Amino acid sequence: MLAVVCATLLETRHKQMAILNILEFPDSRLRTIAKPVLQVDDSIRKLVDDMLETMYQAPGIGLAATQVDVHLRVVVMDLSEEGNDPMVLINPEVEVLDGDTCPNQEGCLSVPGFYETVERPAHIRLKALDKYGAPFEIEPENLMAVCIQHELDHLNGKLFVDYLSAFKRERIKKKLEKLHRRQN
Ligand code: QAP
Ligand code: CO
Repeated sequence: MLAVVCATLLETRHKQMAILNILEFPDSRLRTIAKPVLQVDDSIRKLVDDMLETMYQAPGIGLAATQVDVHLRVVVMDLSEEGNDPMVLINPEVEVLDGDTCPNQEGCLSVPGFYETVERPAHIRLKALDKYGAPFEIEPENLMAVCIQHELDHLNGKLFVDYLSAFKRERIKKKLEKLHRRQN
C-alpha cells in the first residue's frame, strides 16, 4: 500500500510540467547560438515536456529551446490537426537536397501577431536524436520541412523576420516594442 502511494507520488512529481516564458522579438537572447545536447537524460526530457506544454497552450506548432531562454539544441513540434503527435528534435542537422525553393507564410510565437512569406529550400534531409537519444533520419516535405528549418534557425539565433526587408523588420520591431512598453 505504502509502495503504491510512494510510486503514485513519484509519478505525480515526475509528470509535473510547467509553462515557460516565451521570449519575444527583439529580445537579444533570441540571438544566442544554442549548444549541442551532450546526453539525452531526464533533465532534457523534463525540458521537452515543459516545452511541449508551453507550445500546446500558446497554441503553436513548433518551439525551440532558445525561445524559452534555454540555449540547448532542442526543438518540439506538433503538426497534427488534433495536437496529439508531438515530435522532438535533439541536435537537429539539416541537409539541403537540391536547389528547389518554396514560399510559405510563416509566423512565430516569438513574433506574435505577424505573418509573412519566407522562401526556403523545399527538399531537405533531417538527422536528429529523439527524446531517448536514438538517432533518426527523415526527408520531410511541405509544412514539416518549413517548420524544421524555422526551428533550426532559432537554435542558430535566427528569426523569420531576418528574411524580410529591413523596412518590414523595423516596422514589426517598433510595433512589438510599443506593445512591450504597454505591458510593463
Ligand atoms: C513556426 O510557429 C512555423 O503570431 C511555428 O499570435 C510557423 O507555432 C513553422 C503563433 C509557420 C512553419 C510555418 C504565432 C501563435 C504560433 C502568432 C508557431 C501568434 C500566436 C506560431
Ligand atoms: Co519561431
